[in-house]
This record gives sequence, C-alpha cells and structure tokens, in this order.
Amino acid sequence: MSHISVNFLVVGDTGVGKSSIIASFFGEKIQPIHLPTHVLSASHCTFAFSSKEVEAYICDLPGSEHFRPIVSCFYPGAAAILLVFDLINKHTFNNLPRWMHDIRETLPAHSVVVLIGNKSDLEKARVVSRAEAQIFADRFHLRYFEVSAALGLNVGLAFDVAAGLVLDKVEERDGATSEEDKAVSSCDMGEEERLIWKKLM
Ligand SMILES: Nc1nc2c(ncn2[C@@H]2O[C@H](COP(=O)(O)OP(=O)(O)OP(=O)(O)O)[C@@H](O)[C@H]2O)c(=O)[nH]1
Ligand SMILES: [Mg+2]
Repeated sequence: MSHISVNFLVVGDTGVGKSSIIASFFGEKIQPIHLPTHVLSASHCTFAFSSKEVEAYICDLPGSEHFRPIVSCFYPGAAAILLVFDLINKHTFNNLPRWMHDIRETLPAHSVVVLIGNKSDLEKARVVSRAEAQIFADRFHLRYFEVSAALGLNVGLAFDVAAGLVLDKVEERDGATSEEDKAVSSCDMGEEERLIWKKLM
C-alpha cells in the first residue's frame, strides 16, 4: 500500500468545536464544557483511504482572536485545512470571510480547504441554513459538510474527503498515479514550518 502524509489544520472561531471534532475523529467523547485551547497540539494517526495509507498529523489550534497571527504561521505547512463554523452561532459563520482571507494569503496552491458546519445535532437551534453555507462554499470552491462532533456524525467523512482531495492534488502535481509504491509528500514545507510542525509532534 502506498503512503502519503497529510498535515491537517483545524481552524475556526473559538467554541465552534475544533477540539471536539478532533476528539470525535479519534473516537473519544467530547468535553461537555468549553475548555478553550491555549496550547497548540497535534495528534497523529494512520488510516486507509483509496488503497493508500494516510499518515495524518492533525493540529488543533486556538480559535480566539488573540492567537490569530500564530495560527496563520501554520497555513504554509498545511496540506488540508478544515475550516469550522458553528451551525448555532451566526457570528462564527459571518467570520468565515476573514478566515478565508488569512488562509488564501499563505496557503500553498496545492493545499485544500474543506468547510465544516458543526453541531448538526442541535437542529432546533440552527441559525445557519445548509443553503446559505453551501452558497458560501461554492463561492470559494470548497466542499461543505455538516457534522456533529457530539454524535460522531460525518466527522470521519470530512477527514476522508479532505485526504482524497489532497491525494488528487498531489497526483495532479506529481503525475504520480502510475507510481503506486512511491511515497509521496502532501505538501512542501519550508524549513521553518517543518521545525514548527516537528515541535508539535
Ligand atoms: N451539541 C454539540 N456541542 C458541541 C459539538 N461540538 C462541540 N460542542 C461543544 O461546544 C463547546 C466548544 O467545543 P470545543 O471543541 O472546545 O471548541 P473549540 O473550537 O476547540 O474552541 P477553542 O479551543 O476555544 O478555539 C463545548 O462545550 C463542546 O461540548 C457538537 O457537535 N454538538
Ligand atoms: Mg479547542
């Protein structure tokens, strides 16, 4: 099985559920109360996708405004960004253009962004419709998923699709489709970014 390593970044406003999505992806229960992330942390796992072994480095970043410049430092090393907003908090949806602005400034051309509306289990409290989120996603050519970290709904799918999009881009770039056994790297990091990512592991 050929192998690819993918650096995932999970970003979005504070409280949207980034840490919860990561916990859910690892099959863990989410924290019932909001404990804001202050320390950058990364988790590592491997999963099979489309006959490839995906080695995933998933970086959990704080969402508060204060950390925004630090968060931006990580975009150049990311192969996939999961941009999360909260389906029951309009403010987090209205802030998406700002996130996209920061991301687009530094994200490598071959990296991918997936938009995620979290807390789909709280349907009655929803204030962002699927249609308006889809319009935003279409505007920026993003895939859009509604997930529930609390129920573990669609979380794995979002990571799978992000990994698939990265694979497509890598194959497009390297013409690597015929070289199944070749280990491919999902993103070209500068030495500085590589050191930052390494420190997190
Ligand atoms: N009902 C419901 N609550 C959720 C879901 N995901 C997260 N939460 C709750 O939302 C709150 C914030 O979740 P976190 O994962 O800490 O949010 P975060 O985006 O990591 O926040 P920061 O670290 O401050 O940036 C917590 O109280 C979670 O229990 C979900 O899918 N459904
Ligand atoms: Mg967090």
